[in-house]
Amino acid sequence: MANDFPPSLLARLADARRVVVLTGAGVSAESGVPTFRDAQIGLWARYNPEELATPEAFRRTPRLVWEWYAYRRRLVEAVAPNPAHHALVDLERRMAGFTLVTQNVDGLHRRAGSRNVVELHGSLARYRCFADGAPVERWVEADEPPPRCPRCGAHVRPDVVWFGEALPIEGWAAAVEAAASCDVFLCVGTSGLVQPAASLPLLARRRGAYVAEINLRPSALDGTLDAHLYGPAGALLPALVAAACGERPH
Ligand code: BJW
Repeated sequence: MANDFPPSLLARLADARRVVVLTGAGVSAESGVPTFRDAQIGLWARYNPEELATPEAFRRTPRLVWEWYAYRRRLVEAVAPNPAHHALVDLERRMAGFTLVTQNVDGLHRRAGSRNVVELHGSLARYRCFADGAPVERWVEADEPPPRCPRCGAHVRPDVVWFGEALPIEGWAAAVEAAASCDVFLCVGTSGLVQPAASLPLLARRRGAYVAEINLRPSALDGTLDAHLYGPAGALLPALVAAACGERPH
């Protein structure tokens, strides 16, 4: 497997002082979490995720959107990180400067042991008030879901970033800073369709970073890349980390 990697990628990774990895839903696919744009399954097969992940959908059909997120939260609680998540933990241990920027809301990177993680699109594990955005940790169940904010009575919503909403300010600033100053930027398992996350590899490349992607197929980022590796992240990432950083101390 090591011989299949572009030598330029192995050399840049081996010498890198700062590495950024941007992950998307594909990194969790081998854990059994459906990707965002793959066909949804079971009860949810007839809904379009792009239409459910909006404040308008929550306003219009709060119970439906709440139940979709409750279903997804139960699903991620029942699965485990896969070899791709673990390879990123290993990479972080071997790199002085490492930032993991994830678009995923499933928490699997932290559960695997990654430490410097920026969650750009929030987390299924947290909630906030739909009226003022303040964190909500406990609530009184309403007659029908979603529950109500104990302070103001507005609906409680998942603490994720929906279309048309701003990303967390500090997380976005940290991601921009890391992308602008890294030597290697790896995109893993993302379609590269959603802004502003998809602008990060472009920024990194403009600032001189080597940009590569791991995906099952070419993504929308294809034209931005110095190298692409096509195949499952769960196989490619551990092999890449071993090939490029095998000599680095843990
Ligand atoms: C594998 C694999 C394996 C499978 N191994 N690979 C500029 C131009 C055009 C539009 C916009 C723009 N700027 C903003 C917009 C609008 C919008 C946007 O980008 N729309 C596009 C869709 C056109 N962006 C926004 O609205 C953002 N907000 C914003 O810009 O606000 C401005 C603002 C500023 C100030 C004040 C107010 C507003 C917010 C975007 C939020 C995105 N949120 C979601 C939902 C999160 C909650 C939830 O999960 O329900 O985030 S959408 C969804 O897409 C989710 C994901 O994180 C995100 C990215 O998807 P991802 O991860 O790439 O998944 P997939 O399914 O698309 O791809 C999986 C990939 O894995 C595939 O390529 C597979 O091949 C691969 N794969 N198995 C390796 N085993």
